Amino acid sequence: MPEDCIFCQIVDGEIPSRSVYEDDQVMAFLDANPLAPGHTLVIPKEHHETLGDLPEDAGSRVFETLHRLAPEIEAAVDADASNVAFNNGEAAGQEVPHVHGHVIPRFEGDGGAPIHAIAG
Ligand code: D5M
Repeated sequence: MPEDCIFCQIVDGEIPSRSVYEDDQVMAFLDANPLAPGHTLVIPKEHHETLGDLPEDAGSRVFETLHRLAPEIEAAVDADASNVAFNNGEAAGQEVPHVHGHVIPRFEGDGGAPIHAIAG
């Protein structure tokens, strides 16, 4: 793992995070710059930069976790829906080069456009 990877440091417990879920392969924690209450990131524990670098089984586990957590997060913050999205590569707005899926709760009439916001 690159020593300066923030998300690897979260996996190793060197940087604190507000944990939402963890198992042997995946972690989920609250985004430090939330676009909505409950904005959560889901990452593979192993360092991979983009979806294209991610082995299929790790990708499946990340997706399974997003699939399970998105409705739970929506319910936890009383949201009406959520955006589930990846910025995949620097030119697409990915700022942290360790694969992560965003779950961004959405509320009727919130007027936001988080997909554009997270793409920078
Ligand atoms: O999104 C990267 C996201 O990572 C951005 O929404 C902020 C978040 N972030 C950055 N550092 C931290 C820490 N330390 N804890 C939690 N969340 C963090 P991207 O898709 O790469 O633009």
